[in-house]
Amino acid sequence: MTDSYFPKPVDVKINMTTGELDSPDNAYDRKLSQMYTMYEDQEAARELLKTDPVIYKVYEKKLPELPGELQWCMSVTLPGKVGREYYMTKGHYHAVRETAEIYLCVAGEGYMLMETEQGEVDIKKMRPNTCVYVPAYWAHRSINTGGSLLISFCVYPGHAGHDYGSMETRGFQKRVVEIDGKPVIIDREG
Ligand code: PAN
Ligand code: ZN
Repeated sequence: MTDSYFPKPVDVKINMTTGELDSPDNAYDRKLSQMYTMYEDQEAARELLKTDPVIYKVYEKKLPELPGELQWCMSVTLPGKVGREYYMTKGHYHAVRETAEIYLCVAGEGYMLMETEQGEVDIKKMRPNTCVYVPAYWAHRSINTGGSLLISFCVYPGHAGHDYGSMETRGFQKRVVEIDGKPVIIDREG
């Protein structure tokens, strides 16, 4: 520990109905225009781009990017679909691959889709009071299959960082789409 670095305790109020923090260090909206190429139905995506809806929101505390520290945030995915495919986060690996993450779902319903660089896939249901452990080396994406906000409290190592490019290039192997009014997990085509 250097003289210039000494961690200080932090406390923050969370609105569990909206996912908002009373004093986020960073809050951002991810709009469709920033991720539309990830959806299966490009025609539906282009149509929706006319209004460019917000797909998800993140409220973050910015904490020291060090192995012994933790980052945490609230991840809020809105309800909706692009064509038949549910709103989802971009998804990423951690830049430091050997770092895990905990997602505690506090509202809504959906899935956590996970995939390794070796091509192994796993998917876990997200519901209030469900905790999903995303192990080191697994890319992860939340998908909102319900009619309300999907809200999770996320915690991960301080130095994890985010690698979006690898998953943008490769694409997740599975999609979650609505068929006959129900969420169905399908293989990505192409
Ligand atoms: C989460 C995600 C959040 C938004 O906090 O950053 O759900 O998803 P994308 O980062 O994929 O856009 C997390 O997993 N942090 O590591
Ligand atoms: Zn993550």
